[in-house]
Amino acid sequence: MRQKTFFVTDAHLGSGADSRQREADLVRWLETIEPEAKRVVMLGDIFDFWFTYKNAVPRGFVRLLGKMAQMADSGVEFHFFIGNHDMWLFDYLEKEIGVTMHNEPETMELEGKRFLIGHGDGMDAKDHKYNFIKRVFRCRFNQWLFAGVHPNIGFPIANSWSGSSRKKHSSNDYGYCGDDKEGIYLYCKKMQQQKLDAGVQPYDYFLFGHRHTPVVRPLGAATYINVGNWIDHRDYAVFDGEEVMLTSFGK
Ligand SMILES: [Mn+2]
Repeated sequence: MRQKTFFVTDAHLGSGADSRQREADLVRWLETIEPEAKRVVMLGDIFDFWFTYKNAVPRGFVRLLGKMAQMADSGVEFHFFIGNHDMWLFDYLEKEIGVTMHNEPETMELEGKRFLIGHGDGMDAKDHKYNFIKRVFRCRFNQWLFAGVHPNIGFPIANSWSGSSRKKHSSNDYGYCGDDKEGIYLYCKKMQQQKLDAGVQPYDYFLFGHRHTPVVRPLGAATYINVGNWIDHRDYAVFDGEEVMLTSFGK
């Protein structure tokens, strides 16, 4: 019976010597969950860098894309929340595979439970530098400019940005820094307060990625979950219609 929702994040495919292995494991994981999967939610940074040109797409990742396409064709619902590394997927996955794309955190009602789901970048209001870069990268005009640069030039530049952004946030300094300091957690807390103040149904679950560290924390009566990563872990979360459990593939 297909009734479960699976969440996965931050595979950064295309970076590192073991990228093909990570992709293979992702495909193997999809095969394993397929009989039970009603939907698969990707929380962003699945690709370390992507740019969809009008008439061309980056090479690679065909096994993952093929597996997603086959599952989508057989009725599995796919959602993708763009990350800071793969924000330039545009409509590629939507048009080719039928994935529902999300550019911002969104409220989703799943089997009667209320979720707030997103990638998690740009949530530290104090991080002006990052928020500025995000605006630059999300600007349609700048995207149009980049699209005009030949990929043989554009991709090496973009890959070096991507590499330096990853180095700045190595998995090691991505540990959970506490309920009072973690920007994503604080954002979720604020969003929950808005629901409570408005007297509407509060969130049951908050699911994010970006931090590369798997975390489960209570947030009032709700639960905050950071799904972790698919780089040095094979973390994923599964919602069976009642509860969300954070685990890892092969455990
Ligand atoms: Mn990220």
